[in-house]
Amino acid sequence: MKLNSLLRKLFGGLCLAMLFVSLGFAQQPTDLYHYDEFGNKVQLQLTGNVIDGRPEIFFGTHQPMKGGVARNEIASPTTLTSQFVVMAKADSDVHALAQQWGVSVVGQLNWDRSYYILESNSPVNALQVANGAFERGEVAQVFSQFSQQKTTRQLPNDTQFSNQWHLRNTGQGGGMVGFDLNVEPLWNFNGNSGLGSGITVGIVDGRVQAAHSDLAFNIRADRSLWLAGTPDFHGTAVAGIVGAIGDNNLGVSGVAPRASLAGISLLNQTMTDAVEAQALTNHFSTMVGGQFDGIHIYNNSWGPSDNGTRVRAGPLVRAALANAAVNGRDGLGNIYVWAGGNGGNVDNVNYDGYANSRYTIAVGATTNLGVRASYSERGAALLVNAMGDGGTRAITSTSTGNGYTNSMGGTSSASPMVAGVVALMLEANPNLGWRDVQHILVQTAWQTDPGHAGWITNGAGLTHNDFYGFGTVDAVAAVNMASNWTNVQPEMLSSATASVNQIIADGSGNLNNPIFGAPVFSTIEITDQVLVEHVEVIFNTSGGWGGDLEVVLTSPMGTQSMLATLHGHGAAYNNWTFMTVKNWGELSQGTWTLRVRDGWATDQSTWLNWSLNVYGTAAIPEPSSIIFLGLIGLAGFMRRNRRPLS
Ligand SMILES: [Ca+2]
Ligand SMILES: [Ca+2]
Ligand SMILES: [Ca+2]
Repeated sequence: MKLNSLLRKLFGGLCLAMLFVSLGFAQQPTDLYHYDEFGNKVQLQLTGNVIDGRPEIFFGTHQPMKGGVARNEIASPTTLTSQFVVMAKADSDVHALAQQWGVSVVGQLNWDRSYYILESNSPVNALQVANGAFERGEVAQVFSQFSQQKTTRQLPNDTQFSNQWHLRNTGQGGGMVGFDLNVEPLWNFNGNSGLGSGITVGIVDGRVQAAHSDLAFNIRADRSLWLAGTPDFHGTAVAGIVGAIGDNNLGVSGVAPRASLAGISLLNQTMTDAVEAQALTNHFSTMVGGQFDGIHIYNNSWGPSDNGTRVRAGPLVRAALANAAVNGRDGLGNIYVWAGGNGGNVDNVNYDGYANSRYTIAVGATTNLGVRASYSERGAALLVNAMGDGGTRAITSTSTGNGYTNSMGGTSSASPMVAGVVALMLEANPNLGWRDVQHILVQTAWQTDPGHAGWITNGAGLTHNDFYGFGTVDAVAAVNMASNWTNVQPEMLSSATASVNQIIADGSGNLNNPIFGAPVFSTIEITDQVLVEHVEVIFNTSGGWGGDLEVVLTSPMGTQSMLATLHGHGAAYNNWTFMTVKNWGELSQGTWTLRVRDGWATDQSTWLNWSLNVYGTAAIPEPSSIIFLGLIGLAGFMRRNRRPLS
């Protein structure tokens, strides 16, 4: 299974090459070849072209046909890279071998440590070293690395585009080739499609440098708020990630390089509940000539301090989000994308009342090596992840002073990437509701770091991980699904409350080494049959130290959501709302169990009561519901298996 998956990544689409060999084309001007996954020698030739600094090749030994037709059977140009992968033999020292071969070890595949990624100083040398190592029996297998262009379009001409690995990861800085947003195949600069035209993204942040040469054309001052004043690094970098002008021979490109940007300088204000609510509803329902002409998407790369304190959004912000879902964007609901938080293991998305709202899309950060950034917070409320710093390269974007930065990062950079992808989704299908956008992201995200122990498969066959959400956003997959999407049925809610009134036995450990007392269980029966989207738990305790408690919800289909672990915040739980997306696609009917236990000595809490809110759509009566669930399961299966590295 692992090997199959690797081979699919490495060799997807290249099987025709082997066909050529088996057909026995004869002479070869140069003796270039590689070994395929079966150990067969496969001839290849240089075409003489150079693409992105790499020699173009074709597989086989046949000459291009006269007249220039049918040069080879692979539709997209393929180039030879300086990298190759070896599968080490047991007990062999690949680092020592690499030294002998004169190449560098640049990484290991994170889900199987017997695969090493090596790099030479030239593509042809990489090929020859790989062949030699295999022929001398020094390694079990070799995989020369080819790069197959996804389409024949030109890449944008922005001068710093090659640094933007989150848009096109060619292995810059030793990063994981192909670990990117998969967005660039959507861009059609000549046809002005796939660029976010007609969609406005609010940058709720520090003040954007609206006059920046790589932003100015996309800025809508008439939809902005508090735009005048001294620009801010963070806001300007976030704006560029969403919608810097692409293909203008200058600097960088945004994910949605023709989207409009509205600068909303919230972080330059005195941030009261009322001011935050004003920012989040700026032009949320503006109609012009019967058409929505306000802000479709609000990116929020900000939130409470990431120190493990539970902080709720104020009542006006909560009301603003709920109202925007119903009355915003001509009734379709505005899209709120939110940084999941940078508190690492001391914090949790579920202690942040903004990021854990069901109206917001919480985004985690993954590095250019394809693994969680250490600062990125876990949480059952995390929906997806995108790219941040923390690996060998940070994020390149616009900066103040009409400049650029190579050091943007955090979940602050991951969130605007998703906002940009949503802009492309809405361009492709402006009729998507706010829940439709979440459905599509859930189904099209792909499983990041598949060897990570946190992955669970829920009752609908969807895979979720508290560190990665449903996975890394894939723009091509999301836009394709958006284009053919039928909006989900209106949202329904099934709720119930349980009284508990029990003392929770005190634990005997501490924050980092919990030793749990006896757990207290409480159950709620749900009789409505909801096809689940978001689930909320409203939790009440008194006395004690709230951070002593671990809180776990188990659904009728057996999926566990860790809502809280031990953390440094003492306050008792007072109507705290937890949210989990881990039950997405499950059926609600049956027993929901909440387990609470105390792992930290001295303080003892009383669990008063809890409520359960299950949101989703009315489940289709059987047998259709079985078919529908089957489809969701299939989507999950496809997601796990769909990701070729280019
Ligand atoms: Ca540009
Ligand atoms: Ca946080
Ligand atoms: Ca305790």
